Amino acid sequence: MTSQQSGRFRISNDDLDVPERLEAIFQDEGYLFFRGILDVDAVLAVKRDLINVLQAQGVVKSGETEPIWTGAGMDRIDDIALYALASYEALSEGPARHLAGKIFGQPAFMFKNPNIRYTLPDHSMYVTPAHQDFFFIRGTTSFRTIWIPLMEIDATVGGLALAPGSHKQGLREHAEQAGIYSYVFKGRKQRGVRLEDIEGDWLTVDYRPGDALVFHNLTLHWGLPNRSNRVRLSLDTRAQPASAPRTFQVEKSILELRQYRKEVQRIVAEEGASEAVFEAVMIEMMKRGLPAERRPVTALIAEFERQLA
Ligand SMILES: O=C(O)CCC(=O)C(=O)O
Repeated sequence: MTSQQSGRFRISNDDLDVPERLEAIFQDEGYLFFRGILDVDAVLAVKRDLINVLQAQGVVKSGETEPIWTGAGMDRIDDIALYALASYEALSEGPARHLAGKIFGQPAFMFKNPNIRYTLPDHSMYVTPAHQDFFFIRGTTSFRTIWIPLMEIDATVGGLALAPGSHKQGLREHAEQAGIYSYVFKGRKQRGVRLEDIEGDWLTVDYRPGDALVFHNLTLHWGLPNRSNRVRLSLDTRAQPASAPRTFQVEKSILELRQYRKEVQRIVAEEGASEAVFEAVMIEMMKRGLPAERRPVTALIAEFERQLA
């Protein structure tokens, strides 16, 4: 993984019905990992649907039940067809919401923008660098991320690794990571924390369909490289207690957020501001729920240009 020592997640299934115990582990370690906790049929329905679409797009091999990569690049994937599927939303709104409710000890609200991940083998420019979700989702501190493997994910396929206890150190500085791009928000240069700057162990596990990894919004985590012949399929969705206030961002789908980002980007470019200012403006706009219009954008540009000067 890295030069740092790595280990396996603690499994919290036995504590599922003891909310105080779950909460104590979560607050201490910054994560909860559950084996086979989600309805496997619901998980495998998403896998099957994603594979069908990716087969039609020539990205994974036809006639296989596993997502065996054909060698086609990211540019071949039209994710509108993936985000049109009902099964991933059903997984988030059904089994994932149920799990979140148990963890919160009260009904959960699921963010309307689960991410569908399709990590291609040996595509280091699209790996997810180490980061904290709170860096990208401000305005609420009550959310937790649920990362869901949609297939068997062993060390060769990669998966998610996290730094236990890292949530206790507050929000870290996130810098642009050279040559790494988002495919969820196409063209966005990824920001994160360099692995060399993170102390302590990394934990991961060999994931199976039905497993769920729940982590704190300040827990540092990253996507391990995929060195297999398969496309790594996973879903990440976010939950907060239903009673907690909802920000603009949590109510929007990925496609709506993408459109919003495009609009803001267009205005920022017309105003001649830098990319660094644009990214800062974006996060603040979503946090405050401002419309993608010139007046709020120019006001924020002025604010950030002063700060970055
Ligand atoms: O699966 C990945 O590559 C990244 C997932 C992630 O960063 C998240 O769930 O917040």
